[in-house]
Amino acid sequence: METAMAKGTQHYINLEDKHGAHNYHPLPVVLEKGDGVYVWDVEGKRYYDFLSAYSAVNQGHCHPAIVNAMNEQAQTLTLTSRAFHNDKLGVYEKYVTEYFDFDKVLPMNTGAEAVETAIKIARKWAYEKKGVAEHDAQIIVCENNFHGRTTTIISFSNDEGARKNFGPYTPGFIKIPYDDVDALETALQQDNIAGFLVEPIQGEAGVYTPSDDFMKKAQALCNKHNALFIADEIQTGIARTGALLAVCGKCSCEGHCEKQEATYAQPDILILGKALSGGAYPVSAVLANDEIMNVIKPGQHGSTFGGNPVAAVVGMAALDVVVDEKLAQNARELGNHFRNRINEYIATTDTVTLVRGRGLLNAIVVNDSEDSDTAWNICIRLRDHGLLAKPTHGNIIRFAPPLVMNKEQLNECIDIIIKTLKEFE
Ligand code: IF1
Repeated sequence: METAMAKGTQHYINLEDKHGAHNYHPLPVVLEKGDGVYVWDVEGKRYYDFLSAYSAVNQGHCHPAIVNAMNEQAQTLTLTSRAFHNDKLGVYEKYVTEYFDFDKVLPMNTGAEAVETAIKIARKWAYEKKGVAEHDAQIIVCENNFHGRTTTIISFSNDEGARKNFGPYTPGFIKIPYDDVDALETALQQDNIAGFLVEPIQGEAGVYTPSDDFMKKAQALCNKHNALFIADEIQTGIARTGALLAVCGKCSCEGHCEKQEATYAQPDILILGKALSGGAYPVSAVLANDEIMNVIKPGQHGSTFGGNPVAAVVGMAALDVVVDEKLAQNARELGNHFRNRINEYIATTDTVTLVRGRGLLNAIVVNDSEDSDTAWNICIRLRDHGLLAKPTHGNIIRFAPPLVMNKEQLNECIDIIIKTLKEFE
């Protein structure tokens, strides 16, 4: 199955194998360069990137506007800590809150930190605003969620690998099935619920897309029961699904993306990461309005790097690109085209069962069992044909290219994918 690899590739894989913790099982390819929708390996072979660093590189690899902003700031001032003000943070905070239409932002670095931050804000709000008895607040989460790797977050995961032998687990979470409005309503009957934490599309679960009205109904139920609607848009946000946010349908590309008011919602707490920096730098954020965010007072939360001036300018540059290059519109149009063409192929074969997703966050389900290695083998062959993707399960492959792709490139990619799948018929 494995093609012979020249010394270069194996050399770097061996280094990682010997000196790095074995907490990943990467596809055997060693990348050294990226530009837009392409990456190059150490042998000089070029690939289309269909993972985009798990949707962090929506703006394309090494986007010049983002890299220039980062370089310029890196040569001027990198870090002050929040013990002092810096001249970029406030500018960024104004920019990002106006962009997403919230009163306030709390800047962090990684996605998991931002989820932790949202959990802390929601609990504090429950005690201080809703009147929940101390230590009694519960947060509703969904089965098969993925929100990060901290001890608290993996406490409410049901992925064995992510969770087992990392206990004792943090209490305070109630799990319901995804896309189940009735289960949500039942859970919300308790008067100690701080909020409902949810991914608008479950990425790791295999790009599992809920019913069109699930988010809207969930928001209405949270409203009715005075619980916070907390959207983890770390993977789905920043134009990935064909709108600025998957949950609210808002789009910054001047009316090209019509709002779908009936099916979208506005969260009480919005969590962003990944593409907030275009993959250039770890930048995450939690956004909320004053009545929620103001429960956090000086000394109660923070981070050495959160809100640093490099992150601030990188965040603004990355969000500018989304508007300037109409990435939401492009993701929507190309996503429809992708699913149409894959569906045409599916009609002719038994190899692939279905394609699902929204915008350019899609997955195909291969006709094999969940614990098979078919998806992995297909990804190895896709690599040989010049396209990099990663299985999410034994039989599911996620396809999420940078949003700066054009239609001609996408057609070439679909040709590669179909040609490869045909080899498995
Ligand atoms: C890994 C998945 C993607 C996320 C959502 C929070 C975080 C993530 C919805 C945490 C991170 C990444 C992390 C990466 C694998 C990956 C992933 F397959 F596991 F589900 F993207 F699809 N909320 N997702 O998707 O953000 O702390 O990593 O910055 O191996 O952990 P982070």
